[in-house]
Amino acid sequence: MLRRDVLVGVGALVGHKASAATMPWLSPDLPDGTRTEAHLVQVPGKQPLIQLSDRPPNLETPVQAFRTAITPNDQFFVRYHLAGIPDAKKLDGWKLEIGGDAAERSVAFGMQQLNDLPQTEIIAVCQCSGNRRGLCQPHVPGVEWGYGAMGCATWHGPMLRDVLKSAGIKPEAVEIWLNGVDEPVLAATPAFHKSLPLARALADETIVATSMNGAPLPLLNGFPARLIVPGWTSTYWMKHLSNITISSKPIDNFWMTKAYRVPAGMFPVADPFTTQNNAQTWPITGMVVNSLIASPIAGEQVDRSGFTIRGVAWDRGNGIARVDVSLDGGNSWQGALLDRELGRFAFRTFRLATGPLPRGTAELRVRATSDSKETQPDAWKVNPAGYHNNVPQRLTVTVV
Ligand SMILES: Nc1nc2c(c(=O)[nH]1)N[C@H]1C(S)=C(S)[C@@H](COP(=O)(O)O)O[C@H]1N2
Ligand SMILES: [Mo]
Repeated sequence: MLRRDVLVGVGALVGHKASAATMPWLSPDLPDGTRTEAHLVQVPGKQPLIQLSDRPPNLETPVQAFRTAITPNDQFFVRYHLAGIPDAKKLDGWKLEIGGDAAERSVAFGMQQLNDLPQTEIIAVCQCSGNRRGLCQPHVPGVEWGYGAMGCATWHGPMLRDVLKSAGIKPEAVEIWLNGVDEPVLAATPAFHKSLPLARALADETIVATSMNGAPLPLLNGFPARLIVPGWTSTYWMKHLSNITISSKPIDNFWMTKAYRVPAGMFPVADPFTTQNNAQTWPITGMVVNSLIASPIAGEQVDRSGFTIRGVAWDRGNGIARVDVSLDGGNSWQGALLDRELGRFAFRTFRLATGPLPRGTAELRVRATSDSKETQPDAWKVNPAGYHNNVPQRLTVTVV
C-alpha cells in the first residue's frame, strides 16, 4: 500500500515557508533558492498552489493533481507577466473588439454574442513554455518552475475563425494580433501583446474559450474569455482577451521578437510561424513530447509487495504511442498501460503495476514516445530561456 499520509495537512502549510520535508514533490533538482523560497498559498478560488512570485502571481500546481487527465479549475496553475492584472470590477462590461488594417470592418462581441456563435469543445493541455525551467541543467534565469506549470482542461466556446469572419478577413491578412485586459504598472514595461500566424488562427481547434471544465473561467485563468491554441505552448493562450487585430504586417514587440524564442531549427516544428522567424531564432510553437509520474511522489514510502505508478503523457497533438517506466534508474524499462485517449491534445493517463521490489531506494523514470516517433531526450537541448525541458523525470522513493 502507498503511504499517503505525507499529503495530509497540505492545507495547514498555507502561508508558511516550505522546506523539502514539507513539500516533498518539489524536485531536489530545483535550485536551492527556489526550494527555500517557494511556499504554498491559497488565493481566492484556488486550492493551495506553490507560489513562485506574488506580483505578478505565478502559481504552480502540485504534482499530485496530475493523477487524472483533467486538472480541476481550482488547482490550475497561474502565470502572468504584468502586475496590472484585472479584478472582477475591471472586467465588468468586458467586450472583445476585432478590427485591424486587414479586417473588412470593426466588430465587438459581448459574452451573449460569443454564446450565439456555433460552439465547440476541446480537451487540451495548457503548458507554459518554461515549465520545468527550474530543473534545467545548466540552470537558467526566469521563473524557476518545477513540474506544475501546466494543466489540461475541457475548453468550450466559439472557434476563433468564426469570430474573425464576423469582421471579414482581407486577402492581405498575415497575422492575428492578440491583446488582453492586463497591463504593465510601469510605463517602461512592454504590454503583453502576442500574435498568431493566420493559418493557426483559422484552425478548427483554435477557440475563444468562455468556459473551462464546464464552469466560467477562473478569474486568474482568463475570465471571461481566453484564447485556446491546442498543441502550442500557452504563451499564445491570451487571457482576458479583449482586442484582436487582423493585420497585414507581423507584430513587432518585445514579447514576440525578443521573448519566447528558441534557436532556429533546434526543435521540431509542425506548423511554422514564418512571419516571425529570423536567421538565429524562431518563436516557440508546438510542445515537445513529455510525461510525468504523479503517483507516487518524490520521497514517498512505497510497499515492497508492489504499487501502481500513475501519471500523464502529452505532446503537441500527434498522440502518445507509448510510455515507458524504469524502476531502476534507467537500466531497464517497461511499457505502461495507456488509458483511453481523450483527444490528441489532451493528457493521456498511464499506469504500471510494479510487482515486488527489493527494500531500499528505487529511482523511477518515465519516458513517452509520440505517434510521430518523437521521444524524450536524455539531455535537455540547451536554450537561453529554458524552454521545452522534456528530459525524463527522475524521482526517488523508499521501498519498505
Ligand atoms: N492576458 C494574459 N494572457 C496570458 C499571459 C499573460 O501574462 N497575460 N501569459 C501567457 C502565458 S506565458 C501562459 S504560460 C499562460 C498561463 O495560463 P494560466 O495562467 O491560465 O495557467 O497564459 C498566457 N496568457
Ligand atoms: Mo508561459
